[in-house]
Amino acid sequence: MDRNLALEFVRVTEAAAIEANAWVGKGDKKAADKAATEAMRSRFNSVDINGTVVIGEGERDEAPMLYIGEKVGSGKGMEIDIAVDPIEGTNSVAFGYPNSIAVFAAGPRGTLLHAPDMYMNKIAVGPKAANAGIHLDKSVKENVEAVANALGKPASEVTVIVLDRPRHEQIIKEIREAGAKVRLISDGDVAGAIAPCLHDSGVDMLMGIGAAPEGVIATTAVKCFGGFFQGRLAPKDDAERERAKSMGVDPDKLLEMEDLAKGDSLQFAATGIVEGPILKGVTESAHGVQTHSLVMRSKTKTIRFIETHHHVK
Ligand code: VTB
Repeated sequence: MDRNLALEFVRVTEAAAIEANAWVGKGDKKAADKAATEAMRSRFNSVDINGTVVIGEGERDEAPMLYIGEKVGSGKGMEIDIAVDPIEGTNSVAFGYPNSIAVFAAGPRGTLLHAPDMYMNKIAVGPKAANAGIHLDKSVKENVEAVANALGKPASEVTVIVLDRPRHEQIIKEIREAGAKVRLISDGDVAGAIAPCLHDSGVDMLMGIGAAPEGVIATTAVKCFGGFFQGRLAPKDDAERERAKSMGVDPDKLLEMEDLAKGDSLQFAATGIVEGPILKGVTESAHGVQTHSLVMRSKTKTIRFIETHHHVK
């Protein structure tokens, strides 16, 4: 994909983050999401792409904007698929918890899995542990030890990031029994999956169940870093199993990175809304508003952190 698009893409997530920021702590998830979605949608229109939303705000009848199948961009450029999450961590924005980003991933038509909106069991590590034999089907202890070996430190110094949910009670127990540390987050496992790729995040591995569509977005970023991600759908009943099948995704299949986000022409852009393990949030600056973003292309694996001072009159 065209490298000149990187700056265009970051404008899209910056706009969403700035709009979402106005809603931090106001207790209104819907209004926050609407503001960020509208900003993302309108910014996309000035980018020269012929984009189709494959992961978005919902089906056409339930989402007015950035719905699945919607065309975005000026229509002039190449045909690409887009996976968006105008606010990944809506709770964080609404209630002022840490860790929320505006994010999207893109790839040539057909490269991003059309993941059904249901749970996914996930595991992710950074580049240093990418070939350590981490596997979703291994025990927690085996995975913790493999990461510890790859990083050259004892299991007691390994930190695993996990969404703070009752469904993770067992896995949290096992991580601690393996001697490792658990870092709980209220929301935002996209940033959680990317964190092990950053050497200064203090996080070595992500484990646990989050939403499947975000697994595709996270994989795109993890690939750009040369990290590792595996997922498997975790349908909660037979109806969800059937829905997964009807969307062409085997609910029992182990999904490797190539299944989730294919090839090496992927792009990723994210801007922090509320500070988390990978990005600072939107802050005021003398110039107006300051944003922190991460933009990457999988082809070159160039990682760009962009600090932008937006002039607000
Ligand atoms: C959220 C959110 C995550 O999954 O937890 C959601 O914070 C689903 O889990 O970042 P719950 O139903 O328990 O809230 C994510 O959106 C993405 O995987």
